[in-house]
Amino acid sequence: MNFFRKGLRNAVANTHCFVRFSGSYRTASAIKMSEVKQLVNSKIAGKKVMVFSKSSCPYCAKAKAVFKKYVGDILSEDEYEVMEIETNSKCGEIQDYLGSITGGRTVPRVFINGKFLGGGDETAAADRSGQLKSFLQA
Ligand SMILES: N[C@@H](CCC(=O)N[C@@H](CS)C(=O)NCC(=O)O)C(=O)O
Repeated sequence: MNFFRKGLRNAVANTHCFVRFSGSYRTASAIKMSEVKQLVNSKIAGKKVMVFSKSSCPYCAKAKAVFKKYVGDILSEDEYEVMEIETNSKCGEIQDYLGSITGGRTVPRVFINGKFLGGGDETAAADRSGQLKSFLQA
């Protein structure tokens, strides 16, 4: 009986975690994650080059230095975006989602033409090999 009461109390206490959304009940964290997915996916789809970065990260600086050489040349300003995620309240969720689609949650996460290229090291390596230039011109 006590066990039953405790279970009931917990169930009631937990209901605040559920909110009504589009006709079905989902947890607040599930909603937060779906917003994050939408945001990240639309950024990746909307830009030729999309970089998820943190402003204090040296690998991010490395990737950004590479793209800086091409902006205004073979890469227009409009086609390029850097999102400094550390100021976003959903920073952790953004990294979790990026981790789920790329296999790693470190920054930078660099996407070109909707495809994951890698981090700062891979971006610099692709630049050295000439591969990056051909991706940008594709
Ligand atoms: N080899 C990776 C290293 C990336 C890396 O270690 N990034 C650090 C920041 S400089 C990181 O994401 N740390 C975990 C975090 O900030 O959550 C690359 O070239 O991108």
